[in-house]
Amino acid sequence: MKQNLLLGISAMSGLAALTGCGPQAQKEQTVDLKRPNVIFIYSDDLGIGDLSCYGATKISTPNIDSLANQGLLFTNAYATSATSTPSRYGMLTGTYPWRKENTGIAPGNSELIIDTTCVTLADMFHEAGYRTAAVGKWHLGLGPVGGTNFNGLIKPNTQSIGFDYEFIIPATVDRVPCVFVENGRVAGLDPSDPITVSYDHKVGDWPTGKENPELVKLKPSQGHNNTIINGIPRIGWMTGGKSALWNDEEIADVITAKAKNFICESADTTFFLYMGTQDIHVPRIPHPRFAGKSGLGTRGDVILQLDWTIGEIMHTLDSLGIADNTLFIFTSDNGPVIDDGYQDQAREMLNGHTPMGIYRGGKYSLYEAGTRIPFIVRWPARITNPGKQEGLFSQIDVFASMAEILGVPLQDGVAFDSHARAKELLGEDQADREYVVEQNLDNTLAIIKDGWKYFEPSDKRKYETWTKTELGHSPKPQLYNLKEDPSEKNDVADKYPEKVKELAALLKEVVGN
Ligand code: NG6
Ligand code: CA
Repeated sequence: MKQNLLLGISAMSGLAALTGCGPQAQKEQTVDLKRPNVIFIYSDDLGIGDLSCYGATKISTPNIDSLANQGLLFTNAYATSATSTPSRYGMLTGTYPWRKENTGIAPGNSELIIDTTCVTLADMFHEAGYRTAAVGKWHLGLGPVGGTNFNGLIKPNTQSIGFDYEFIIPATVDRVPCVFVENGRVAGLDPSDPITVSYDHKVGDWPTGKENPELVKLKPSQGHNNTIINGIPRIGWMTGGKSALWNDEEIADVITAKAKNFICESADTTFFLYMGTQDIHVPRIPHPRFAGKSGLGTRGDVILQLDWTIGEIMHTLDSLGIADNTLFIFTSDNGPVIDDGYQDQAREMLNGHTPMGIYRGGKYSLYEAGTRIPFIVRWPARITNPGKQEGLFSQIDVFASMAEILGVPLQDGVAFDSHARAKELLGEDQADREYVVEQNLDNTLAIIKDGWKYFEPSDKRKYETWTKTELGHSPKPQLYNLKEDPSEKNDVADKYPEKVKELAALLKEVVGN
């Protein structure tokens, strides 16, 4: 029998907050446990040690904490990869990015790297009758092979892979073009001032960080010395599109407003919002209302800004009376980094704050801090027993678990690597995933099973010098006992050769599949 629990729950009383949708009336809230609204928010480069709900004491994130207090705080959850593009690819396709070429950090003029024939998480929702949107950081390319033309209708775009609405930052905030794309068109573009973008040579005559370092307001520490936009030297060169350039201080406000609009406009139907915040990626440029407020420099200030964004989304749901039946996932695409290429004093201003928590490595790394990320799930109608989820969990399973919740069968090959683990996602079972695979910047893999972690051997560089990150490479296989040694201090490969063999074989099997 089709389980369809329609519980009439009267809308919460209370006035629409200023942060809500304005004068719109709250609707009578219906809870259908097979059709929650779904919000998935990827923060960027946020560490498991960056939030007070995960134990940070030098910074306070009250909105994210309250999301966690009303839901589940995952302590053993992983992104597939230690950088943005592959993690997002893995989550949205349910397929490991290392199975496909060209899924590394994408330039701002990359083609769309998800094949339009691939059934994505957004397609799944779309076909189930959801209204779907992608808002904020995208970083999976746009347009055809050969690169994006930003001057006409950009196709394929996110609307070619299941999203009804898009308002996106094409790549990252440190990469050109510094413009938003709305439904396939650069927002606010004046056709008489077309955009040119290149990642291999200078285009146009706008100053660059390399040639005019005296013009920058934020100096690079590594790279980031091409076209200067708003006083910030970026990766890549661009010219044109002046009327469309974003203001860095306002990005959080702009994308939060777009996300809220989408929610308000969709409140009468069922929706899936996929949102990527630019926070807390470099350049870390807080709005003046957050600047200087954390006492930890701009890296801390943009954590406050991120927390504000999450609060705005939560208030919007409350104001519409739809929070109860909205499954809200908040997480990060990869682990934290301190100096990621700009002289923003992040290290000097840490003041005892520990973004990596107790974990080794960081963004880019195969050690735990590379991919072990904050992961919070709230769905008041179904998760009635808030607390911690300590089971091993991977973002790769979001896809099949969502399909399981909706009761949508997935055809063979769709979300190939994604396991249906709705019970674990919703905290009804604390079971570990059978294994979790991690990927670092250089495509080296590790696998975790039963508390043991095996690193495949690699002759690649040990250290990423710009960011001071240990990448986790060693010509010999490494083995750590994460249960006893979560900080990966003692490589015990020599002591447990059988374990090494067993996990090497398992990794080989997963990769070979
Ligand atoms: C690196 C950039 C870094 C960041 C990263 C992508 C340099 C020196 N470093 O190449 O600043 O942009 O790419 O980050 O250019 S991610 O979170 O989007 O994967
Ligand atoms: Ca990232």
